Amino acid sequence: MTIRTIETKPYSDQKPGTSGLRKRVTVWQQANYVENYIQSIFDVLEDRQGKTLVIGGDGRFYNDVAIQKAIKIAAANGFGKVLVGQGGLLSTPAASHMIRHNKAFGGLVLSASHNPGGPDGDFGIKYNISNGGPAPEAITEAVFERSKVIGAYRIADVPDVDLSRIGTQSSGEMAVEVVDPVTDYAALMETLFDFDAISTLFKSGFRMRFDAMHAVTGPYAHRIIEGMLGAPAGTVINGVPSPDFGGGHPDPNLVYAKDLYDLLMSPDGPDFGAASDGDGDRNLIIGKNRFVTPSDSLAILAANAPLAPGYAAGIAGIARSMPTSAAADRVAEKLGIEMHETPTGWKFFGNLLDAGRVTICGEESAGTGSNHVREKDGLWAVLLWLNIIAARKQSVDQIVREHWATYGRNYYTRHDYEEVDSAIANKLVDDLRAQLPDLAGKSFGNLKVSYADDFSYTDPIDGSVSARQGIRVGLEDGSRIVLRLSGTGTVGATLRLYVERYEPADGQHELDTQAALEPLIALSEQLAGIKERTGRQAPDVIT
Ligand code: VG1
Ligand code: CO
Repeated sequence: MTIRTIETKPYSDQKPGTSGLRKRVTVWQQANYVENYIQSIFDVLEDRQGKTLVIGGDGRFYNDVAIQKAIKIAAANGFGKVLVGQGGLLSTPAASHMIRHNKAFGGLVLSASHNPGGPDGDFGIKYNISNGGPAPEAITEAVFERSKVIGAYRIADVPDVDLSRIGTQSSGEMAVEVVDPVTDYAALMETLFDFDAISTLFKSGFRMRFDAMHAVTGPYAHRIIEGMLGAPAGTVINGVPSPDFGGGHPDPNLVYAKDLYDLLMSPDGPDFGAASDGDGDRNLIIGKNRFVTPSDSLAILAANAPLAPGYAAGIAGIARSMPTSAAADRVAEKLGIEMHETPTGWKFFGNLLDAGRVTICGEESAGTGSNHVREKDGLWAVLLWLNIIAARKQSVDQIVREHWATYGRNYYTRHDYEEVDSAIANKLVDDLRAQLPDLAGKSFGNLKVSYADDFSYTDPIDGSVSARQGIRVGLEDGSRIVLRLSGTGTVGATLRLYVERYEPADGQHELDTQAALEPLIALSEQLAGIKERTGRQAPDVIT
């Protein structure tokens, strides 16, 4: 095999964000951009010789080009074997499982998750370590440093691999095994959930709609929900992955999955609706006439997890990202188990999961998961909901109301202002940060600030510190305002405002969310001036 060493010039912008490096496709199409980044990753990984690497992606535009490059660069960098999903497809949680199941060295996940795809859309690459989870910050920072000085990459001068053909081929001296992307993942799900009970639920006439949003979960949902669990054909919609997600935005929220929401609110709609994102790690849960906020979903899944066989022995602890509502905290308190608050992004859960300190993790951005893999897992959340519904023999609406009646309700909303001018957004955050030392103890009408800080996290396992993870303003009644800048956008800055208010178990649980949070939203405008400074009338997305 000929291995070529190609000279290259570094790019200055290959800094991984919340979840890998995400850029416009046109940025990735620049000369050597993909090659530089993958070589930079490999350069910071020691002991990779002869090891196994997992590669797969969400099937978006440029997946096919980048994956062939990745295989040839892996072959030239001493990997012994690459495991790749057929057609280049692997959902993020399935990639995580494949790394763990095969005791692989690590994996490359080719995805920009919920960002739109296509020639004018986004593409991304993320590296996951041997525990199956996203590389921790120490690695992503080293990759960025390397990318700024890289002078050459190595690539095998070999033909493309036929990704349509299951079985083992070779790329130079490296073996390439093309595997079915669903089989091992589906087998894992079968060990966690009561498939018989869920099948019985479907046989009894329970109706569901799963929207795969033309993204990677289509094949998984077809096989598991319609195949193994016997849901009627047509339960899964938009189930064929398409390079531009059918022209849509594969983000399962109330804006981009509005049709699903409307269906579930209609008189003759199904009992249960769910959707997942581009790479299959997010989930949207909507019951008949009841939308479940992701933060509530985390709390409800944690409280009811022991109803599923995989969690029958109970859960060790719960972790949530800082902006996620404190609904799960109340469950942990009642169960007497550990509760952890981490920065945004799944990489911060890895150590806690590995150490057995927590079993279930979640984020307000529609991500929930457990110790079965080291990524959030959209279908896992959907299957756990189905298991809980089958076991409790109640509707989603009943389950949610009973949860609030037991633990109280955390009213919660997130307002996103997208593609804001970066200078304006940074100044806004800096100015708010500057006010923090004086805020504690101040009153605004009947709202009194109890603390105001910029969240800093010390990992309890390895002691690493992540500072400046988002501004928090806590009120004396337990309400909270959080503001941070997104780390997944590709154009300008995205400001995320998160607002939360607690209403006790015997309080009012049926208020309109935006109305219930109005005084806090007004206070956040008074403190940060988002509308005033950006000139926006309203958020682009409210979840
Ligand atoms: C967003 C979410 C965060 C999530 C991340 C990756 O990050 O807020 O909770 O972990 O996306 O999700 P940010 O920095 O834009 O707020 V995925 O499904 O897009 O990989
Ligand atoms: Co995702």
